[in-house]
Amino acid sequence: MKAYKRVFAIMIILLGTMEVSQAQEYVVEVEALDHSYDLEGSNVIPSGWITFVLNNRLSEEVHEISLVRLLEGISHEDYLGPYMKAWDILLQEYQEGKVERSGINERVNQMLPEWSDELEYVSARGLVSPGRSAARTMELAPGNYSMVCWMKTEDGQIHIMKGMSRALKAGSEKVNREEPQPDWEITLKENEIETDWQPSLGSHEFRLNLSKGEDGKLIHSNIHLIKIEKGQDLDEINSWMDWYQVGGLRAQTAVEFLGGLDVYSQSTKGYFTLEIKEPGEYAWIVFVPGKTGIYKRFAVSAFRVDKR
Ligand SMILES: [Cu+2]
Repeated sequence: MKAYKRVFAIMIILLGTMEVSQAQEYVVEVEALDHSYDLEGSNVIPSGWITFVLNNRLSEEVHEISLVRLLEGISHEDYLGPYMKAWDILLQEYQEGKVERSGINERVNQMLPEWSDELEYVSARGLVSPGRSAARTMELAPGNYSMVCWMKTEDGQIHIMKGMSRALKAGSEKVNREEPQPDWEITLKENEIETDWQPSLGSHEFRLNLSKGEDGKLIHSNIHLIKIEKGQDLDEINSWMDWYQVGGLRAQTAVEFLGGLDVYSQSTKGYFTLEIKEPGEYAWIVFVPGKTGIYKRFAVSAFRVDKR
């Protein structure tokens, strides 16, 4: 009888352990509108590994989620005011030829508050075209965040100015989830996109591996998946992705963006998920300022290949 009781006790302990180790995924569903974010659920979320899904099913423009971690005592409004003003002026001055590309940071820093150096950009871009949705998973430290869209309207207004921003708070309660371990990896080399992923229809989760140069800075920090026409000039798309140019990241584009990311911090990893719904021609594109980006074209056939 005693032995029986002991086994029962051990079973209860085991059950308890299983419950604790069961990871839970925390997903923030964001609906993109022209031009605002509609958030399902609360503005207050846990900290730790959080997945953001950007649904762009209802709008007519490409949108993104950029996340910046604010400093203690700086509100969403404190951040938005000076940032919108400074970058708007900078954009104008650059496009009028008053500021060189190499002088952008210096000029914008003259206009930004002193605390701007300490802001932490958690993640950016991950462009999603109308009718599509894509996800990113990132580790959030507790604190206050601003979610902003830096895309531009047809007439060149930054979406943030039209109201596309949202305050978020990551609480001290941490979600019980480990760093993601996707099936597929993409490694960005200086002139190459390396992956062993076999393209197919369906939803795919990736880890992006980035490398640093001798100066300690990331060599490249972004990647996007685009649906293209056969023979499409990808240099044109690379030019369109240049935010500083007059037509850069404005509403109309010749291709469809299915998701991706840009790592603005010094992190060498990024996680994203996207969905390929139709067979056709596709390309990975790594935006590089200047004429040519880094591309990897591929086709997806109508037949679903079972990968594993
Ligand atoms: Cu937007």
